[in-house]
Amino acid sequence: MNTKISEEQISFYRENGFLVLTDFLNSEELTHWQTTTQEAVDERLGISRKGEGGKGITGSLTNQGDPDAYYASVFTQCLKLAETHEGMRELMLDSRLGEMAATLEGVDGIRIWHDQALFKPPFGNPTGWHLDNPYWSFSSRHALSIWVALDDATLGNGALWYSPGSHKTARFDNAGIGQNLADLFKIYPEWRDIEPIACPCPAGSAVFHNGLTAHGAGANMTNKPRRAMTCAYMPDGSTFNGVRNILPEDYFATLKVGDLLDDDAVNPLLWKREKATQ
Ligand SMILES: O=C(O)CCC(=O)C(=O)O
Ligand SMILES: [Fe+2]
Repeated sequence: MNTKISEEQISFYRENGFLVLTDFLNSEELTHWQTTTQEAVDERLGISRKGEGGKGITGSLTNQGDPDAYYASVFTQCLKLAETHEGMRELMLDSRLGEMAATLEGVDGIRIWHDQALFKPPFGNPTGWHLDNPYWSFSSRHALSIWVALDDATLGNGALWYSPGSHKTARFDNAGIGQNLADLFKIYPEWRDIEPIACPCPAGSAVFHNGLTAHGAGANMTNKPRRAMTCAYMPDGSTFNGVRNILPEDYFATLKVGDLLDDDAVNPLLWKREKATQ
């Protein structure tokens, strides 16, 4: 895993709100990420179809309840696979990922918000333009995600697109993600003037984006899936904003707006900067 990030890449990320690292996984690591993710997704879909709970994770942590729904064909979305799959837990709890995330955002600690596999199926619908952080249970200008391409992401199968710099002017109100590709631009008409940048990248690449950068992905016009494994990160010290999102019901019931989200079982601390001792 190539976790090195140059000063130039940090500046690009902070200016634009995203960064593509094309030589992130070597071919052996890529094979391991592909097999682990495919296995974890297949297992989750199996649980979901049988309607079983399984370690407190309900079958609802996929979006495949109604396979004919438009959104089910945007991608197969499986959340928190690290909670049901040991191999995925090992991949996600790698502190080097936390350090990369902290370096890009210039924060002292990183917790996992949630991991999520996003498999755009053959002939899958496009991913509408949206922001991530407004969905989550904390509001931070330093939240971010890693998106690891498990297949080559091309202009023809649903590569990511970003509105560069949009993270600087984004607000926290949730525009949602509808069927219309451009609904987000009704809330942010000024972003229509920003020229979107496409990020096709080979399998094994990592793409980082800030939780407030506007992004979407094209349709999959091919007959093969476009698979990605992602993880969303929360700066340590983030507080509850009242939104439940994927918080477990019993934990949610104990929270008041403003409480620290520091439960290591729900949001594991992935990396923390060593304090200089003197
Ligand atoms: O994979 C996609 O199509 C969308 C990815 C995305 O929205 C995300 O990683 O936040
Ligand atoms: Fe997103």
